[in-house]
Amino acid sequence: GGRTPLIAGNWKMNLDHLQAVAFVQKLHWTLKDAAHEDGSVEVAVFPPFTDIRTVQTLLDADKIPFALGAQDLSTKDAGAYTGEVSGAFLAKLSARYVIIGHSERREYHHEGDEIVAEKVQAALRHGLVPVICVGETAADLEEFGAAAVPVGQLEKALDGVPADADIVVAYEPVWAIGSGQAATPQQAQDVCAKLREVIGQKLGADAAERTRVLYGGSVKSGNIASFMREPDVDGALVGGASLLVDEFAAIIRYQK
Ligand code: G2H
Repeated sequence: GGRTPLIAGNWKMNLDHLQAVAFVQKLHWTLKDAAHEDGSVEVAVFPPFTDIRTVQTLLDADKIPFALGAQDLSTKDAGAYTGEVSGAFLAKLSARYVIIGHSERREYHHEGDEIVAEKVQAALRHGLVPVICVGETAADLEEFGAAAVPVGQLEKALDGVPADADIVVAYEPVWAIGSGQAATPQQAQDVCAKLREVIGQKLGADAAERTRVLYGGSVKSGNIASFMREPDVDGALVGGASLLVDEFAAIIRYQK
């Protein structure tokens, strides 16, 4: 109890910086008087790197109460790392969050638990809140059950993280991502509760109580309320449905 729900829109590689402006403005208008305006739900958008400067300017100019996040960052702070983006640059653009260890990065960019842990440290060095993604594949699910792989991933990601660190954890079963086949609320609750136990073991009881654990994987307006009713699900990381203004607005308004 007491955790502010977080509805996070992971745009993935969608919307250029001009489309991003139109999208954010439209979402803001659609949400007038919604719960996020009084702070009872936090909304965050995660555009591609090339949009972040533009979106930050728009949020600031129009006083739009969305938090800004990036989808990835470098393990390094600066230097000869062609193509990489430093957490320092993201922090300077008022990004608050950064997604780390999304299954698409783990799968297509070969990011293992060691890189994920380094990126968590990089985010914390720059005052960014890491949104640490964990989840099992369909094969893992069959072999080990639902919780073992995400629990192991989170344990490694939290190595060396201080007890007072501000972090977010996202449980995203890989078999539920972009598939239209979401986990059941009970499945999400079971794993989110176990992940909260890991936070408790690694960072202590205060961190376990305070840290938001999100569910991600085919969240839409029709299933968000059922996830949010679960005691250990504190929000959602939304991909496909975060690109549709009315759909994402309805997800943010899930309580009404
Ligand atoms: C999981 C999720 C957002 P989708 O990747 O991170 O995507 O909602 O499209 O399943």
